Amino acid sequence: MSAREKLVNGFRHVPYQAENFSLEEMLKRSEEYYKWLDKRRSVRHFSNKAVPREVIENIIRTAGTAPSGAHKQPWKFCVVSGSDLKKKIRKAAEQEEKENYSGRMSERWLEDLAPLGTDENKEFLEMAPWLIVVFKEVYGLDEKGEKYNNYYVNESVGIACGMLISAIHNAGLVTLTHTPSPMNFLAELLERPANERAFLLLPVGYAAEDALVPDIHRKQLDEISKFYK
Ligand code: IYR
Repeated sequence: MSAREKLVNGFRHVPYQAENFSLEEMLKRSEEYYKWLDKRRSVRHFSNKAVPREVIENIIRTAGTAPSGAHKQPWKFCVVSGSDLKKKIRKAAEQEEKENYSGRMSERWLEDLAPLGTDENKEFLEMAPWLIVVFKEVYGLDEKGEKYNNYYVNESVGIACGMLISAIHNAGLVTLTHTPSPMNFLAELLERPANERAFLLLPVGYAAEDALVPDIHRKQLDEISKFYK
């Protein structure tokens, strides 16, 4: 054990190596990171240009660095690249979306979506070279098949998805958070175990050269924050 290591409740704790920046550098980095992430957009028009598997692996590794309740890491990133499976997913998603857009969603909801220009057609599910289907583990299963508890599963998986999305942006690729509802068909098509529920579906690839995004704007700092003394 190194000098600064210690046991807490019998578990090893090791030194945290903080990265230290000057105030000037900190300010610059925080501003640059914001400006760079602010360029991210949900893109629905993909190129079918190939993206190396190693890139997708690194993006998933990045998502796997997310904090999680009791460090249970209650996520599974299922990756689809084959055209047959993509076609099946598209077909099932479009079937659900058709019902959503033509009855299940309220008038108000449809009005709210109008600026985004979405509809039941999900071409991106076949066009994008990769589909990442994120599953949450509502409970865990150990090597012996025994159940164990997970905690704050939605929060944990939501944070991991945020990190996934920023890693996709960092690679110069695009995605969108697709939530076909209900999503049960994904667990069936991907033959997931009983403890997993589909959480989010993210197509990943290059943006189409002629991709358009809605001209919508983000809330300003004073709208999304309130500072207290
Ligand atoms: N899940 C549908 C509808 C949809 C819902 C919301 I809230 C959006 O921000 C976008 C779409 C779909 O994917 O089309």
